Amino acid sequence: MNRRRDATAPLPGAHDGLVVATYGRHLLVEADDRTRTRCHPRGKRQEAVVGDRVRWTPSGDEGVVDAVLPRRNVLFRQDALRTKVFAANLDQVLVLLAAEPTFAEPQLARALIAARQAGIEPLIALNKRDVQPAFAEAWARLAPYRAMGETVLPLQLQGDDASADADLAALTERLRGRVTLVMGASGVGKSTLVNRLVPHAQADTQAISRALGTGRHTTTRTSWYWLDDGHGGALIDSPGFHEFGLHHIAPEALARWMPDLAPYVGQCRFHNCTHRREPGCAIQAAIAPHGPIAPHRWRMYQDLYEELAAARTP
Ligand SMILES: Nc1nc2c(ncn2[C@@H]2O[C@H](COP(=O)(O)OP(=O)(O)O)[C@@H](O)[C@H]2O)c(=O)[nH]1
Ligand SMILES: [Mg+2]
Ligand SMILES: [Zn+2]
Repeated sequence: MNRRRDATAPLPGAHDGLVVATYGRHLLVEADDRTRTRCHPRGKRQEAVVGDRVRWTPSGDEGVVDAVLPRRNVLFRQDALRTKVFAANLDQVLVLLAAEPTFAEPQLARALIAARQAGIEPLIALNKRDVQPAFAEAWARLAPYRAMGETVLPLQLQGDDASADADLAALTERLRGRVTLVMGASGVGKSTLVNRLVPHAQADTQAISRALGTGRHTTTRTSWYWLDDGHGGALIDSPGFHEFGLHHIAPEALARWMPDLAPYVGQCRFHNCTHRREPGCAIQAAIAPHGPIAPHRWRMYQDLYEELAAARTP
């Protein structure tokens, strides 16, 4: 699976392939026969990411990516300084949280908003069920997300009692046949998850490091792992969950990407209501105890609105 292209084979011109890892300006591209070739982008501005389909041309025992093929979707964050694309052509985003380290709720909220805006289904899992009472507390903090219809799965990736196995089976069921980007803070169990679900993950990781010429323990890299030999689905392990900038989202559109606020959009007295201080606002009228919106979710909306509006003011 990690063999280099046979250098004696005739050069067949352009190929299509899948980007399975990136490191700096280097890409690892997998052909349909699963051989992987280290490639460089043709131009400075081309930014292929993991999950992209690309057209590439062999050059010696490496390759040059000529073009990134059209994307079905793309997940990225954007702040004042830069845009960072995580991955493309995703079926879902798994936001992995844990009893410890404690998660920052705004970070979770931002990841969910970015996923919804990109048209990618999010999935939340809370790991380390064995760590109590931290797990129970974290689970309770996720109540508003369950109430707004997000899928939240309990998980215990370490230890193998029957309920831990059942939890993992439930998650596996949702990953089967789909391309899933795994996001989560350092220490939540991303590597543990990949190692449990991908039998050859460690060997794959080492082969990717060799092919890309990166250090053995490099973590500033995004990698694609096939879930099974039938190539029915994949996990994309992505480092970093911090500073999830949403500057690509217009403040007026924000409420639409928050499932607890979205049902009220369009029902306010003013058609251009920003849902902050206006009278006759359907969102403000639905804040608990008058309705189902958790007060801190509305405050989070206000903070985000201010931030996004400020980002648009030159
Ligand atoms: N107690 C407990 N520890 C876990 C569980 N899952 C993972 N860990 C531990 O959490 C630590 C961080 O896991 P790791 O997979 O490296 O997290 P990553 O930084 O997200 O890749 C490791 O010491 C794991 O052994 C779990 O279900 N329960
Ligand atoms: Mg890790
Ligand atoms: Zn309103």
